[in-house]
Amino acid sequence: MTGSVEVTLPDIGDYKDVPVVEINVAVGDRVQIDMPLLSIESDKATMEVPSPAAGTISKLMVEIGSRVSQGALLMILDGSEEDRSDTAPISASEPKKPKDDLSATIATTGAPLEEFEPVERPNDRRVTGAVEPHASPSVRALSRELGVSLDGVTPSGLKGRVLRDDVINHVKQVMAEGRKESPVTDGAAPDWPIPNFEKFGTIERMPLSRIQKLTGANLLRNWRMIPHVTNFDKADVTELETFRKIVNDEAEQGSVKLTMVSMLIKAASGALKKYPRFNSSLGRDELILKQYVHIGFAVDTPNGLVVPVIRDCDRRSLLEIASEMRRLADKATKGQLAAEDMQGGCFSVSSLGGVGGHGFTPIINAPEVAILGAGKASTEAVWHGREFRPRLVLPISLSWDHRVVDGVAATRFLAFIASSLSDLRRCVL
Ligand code: CAO
Repeated sequence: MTGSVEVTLPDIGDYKDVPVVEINVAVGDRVQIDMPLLSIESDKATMEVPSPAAGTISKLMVEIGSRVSQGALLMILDGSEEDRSDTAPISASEPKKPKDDLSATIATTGAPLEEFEPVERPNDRRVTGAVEPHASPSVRALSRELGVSLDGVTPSGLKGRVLRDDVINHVKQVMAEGRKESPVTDGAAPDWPIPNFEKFGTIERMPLSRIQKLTGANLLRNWRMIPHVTNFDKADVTELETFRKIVNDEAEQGSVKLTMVSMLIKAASGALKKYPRFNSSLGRDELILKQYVHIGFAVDTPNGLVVPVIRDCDRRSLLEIASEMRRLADKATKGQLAAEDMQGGCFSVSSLGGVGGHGFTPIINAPEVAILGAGKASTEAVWHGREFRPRLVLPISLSWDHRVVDGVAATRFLAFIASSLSDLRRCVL
């Protein structure tokens, strides 16, 4: 049976003529039993008035600033007696349907209300010296549930009071800003102010290539989302370099050249076989371990950085890897790589050794879990027990995802690569 429910102010002790400081509902709103309808505030405390029944607000008798005492008629709602609260005079109908996810969250925070709660005045200072924002218990409960600090919310209520809608609007604004900054969509675009540089001198504008935009977005996402750690090591590549030169000198004119990068790839494929967690990807609730070894290598092209992938590196000879590398690097330089040439990588190698530098921290190429970097090899005096000997030493680095592997594993993995480069026979073991 349906009927009108008069919502009156319950017993509030000795207080009289207390102002209404917050109204959470408007005519036409559906409410549930115990949902806070409005807040009143004495000189010592704030109290929320819960709905005595479920139903629809049909009339509001008060507005913000109205002064009320026990028994005052606050509003009328149309409800049904079946849904009436034990403590309330009459009742209402079905529960309020949330309009969207945010409303749903808010609906679930709906208020078991409310003891008197001490009101923090703007001049009440806590130990920290900070001024606590002024808000009712249910607004505090809502902000706690949403993880929102009331300090950051712009209040719109009387006397600087933070209202329920202020918290909701704050969350909506933060979410909208988050979407704007999404690394996946706008990664290449800086979100800091871009001044008019012409004011300071002559400039030239150079449009970003498609590859630069895509790479920028991916790098930003990977950098932000993966807990990167980078380890450094050195590999004695004296013998390896001698071997490389001999092979290249013996090679027929026009045949494929053995390169340092191809040897890094071969050494990495051995390490991936020995330490399979490095040959995995992180799924939602699982680690996906791969039975194949496809390795990407960074190529610097006029249009930007690309990472073609060499398949089955564990099953290819060094010369086959070098040949495939040359083919893909040429394609990359001419801008002819197909999408599938860059897919399926398990691990990446990035070498700046042909350019210079002692070492760097490469960014992991998600969904891979690690990447090997190489600097320029140089001759160092290395102690051999009785004397220093000149050795060609290659600086290498490994960036790894700390969610998947740890420092001990990474140190072993990189040390294995270093020892493989010192003695390539290890790769065929
Ligand atoms: N230490 C010392 N010398 C090195 C070396 C190293 N680690 N790596 C290469 N070299 C030497 C080579 O021996 C070669 O000399 P030779 O002609 O006498 O054999 C010369 O430098 C040129 O090497 P290279 O690096 O240009 O060629 P490569 O076949 O070794 O590598 C490729 C090919 C595609 C990896 C390279 O051209 C490239 O694009 N590198 C840049 C990758 C990059 O940008 N990485 C950074 C990503 S993060 O921004």
